Amino acid sequence: MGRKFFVGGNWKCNGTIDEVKKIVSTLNEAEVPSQDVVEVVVSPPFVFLPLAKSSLKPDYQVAAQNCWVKKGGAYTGEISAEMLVNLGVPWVILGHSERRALLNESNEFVGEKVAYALSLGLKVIACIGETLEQRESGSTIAVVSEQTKAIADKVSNWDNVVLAYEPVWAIGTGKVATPAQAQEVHAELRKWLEQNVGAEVAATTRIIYGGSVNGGNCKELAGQPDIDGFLVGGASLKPEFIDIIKSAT
Ligand code: G2H
Repeated sequence: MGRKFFVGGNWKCNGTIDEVKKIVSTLNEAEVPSQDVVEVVVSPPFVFLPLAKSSLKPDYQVAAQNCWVKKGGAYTGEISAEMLVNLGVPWVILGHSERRALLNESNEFVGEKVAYALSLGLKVIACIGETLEQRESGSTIAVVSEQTKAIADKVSNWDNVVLAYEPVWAIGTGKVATPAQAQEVHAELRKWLEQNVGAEVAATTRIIYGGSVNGGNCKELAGQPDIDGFLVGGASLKPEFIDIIKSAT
């Protein structure tokens, strides 16, 4: 019943063909723990997904960074879940705080996206997290519970969901949550799942941490009982991503 460690690399809106090839060769040359121990999923921008997918060794899977909320059609600029399935992309990141904040994605919209992507067989890294103001006003747990509820309201099967707790104040700021701060929220999220979805889902759903994870802080975070892995941004573009993958062991 153990939860397999999960490491996601969110490349965000970065990279050129040459840079993608460089990251891919760094990953391919690395000796990483087996897929029985850690699941590694990297998420390049859409345009580089075919290149990354075709050149990465099988130890690594790929994820898209977003997809449309329903069946594709007249939605200029969007990428549908159907297209990801057609390309053989197994994972998608949804509800990242950058999209929630910059593109006004609401809790309900993210919940709908998660449900639609799952209905097509995609696996979802669903992101939640509070802002600094929300943390300082003591509403962290209420905020992340609300965000999780909006997903739970639309989703009945959690087998293909990884929940990524990413405090907004820790994203790309170099200000990582302390292991105790992250553990506290992860434990509360697991409790929320237990009370509102079910004991089995709470016990088996991976809750990963994101926000300024790097080669130096990953080990201690990984040692927390309710931290089941990471969603890594900036450091996933660098060789230290390998150290983060190795923190699984
Ligand atoms: C949070 C994280 C990756 P970073 O967005 O999702 O980014 O590690 O750069 O804080």
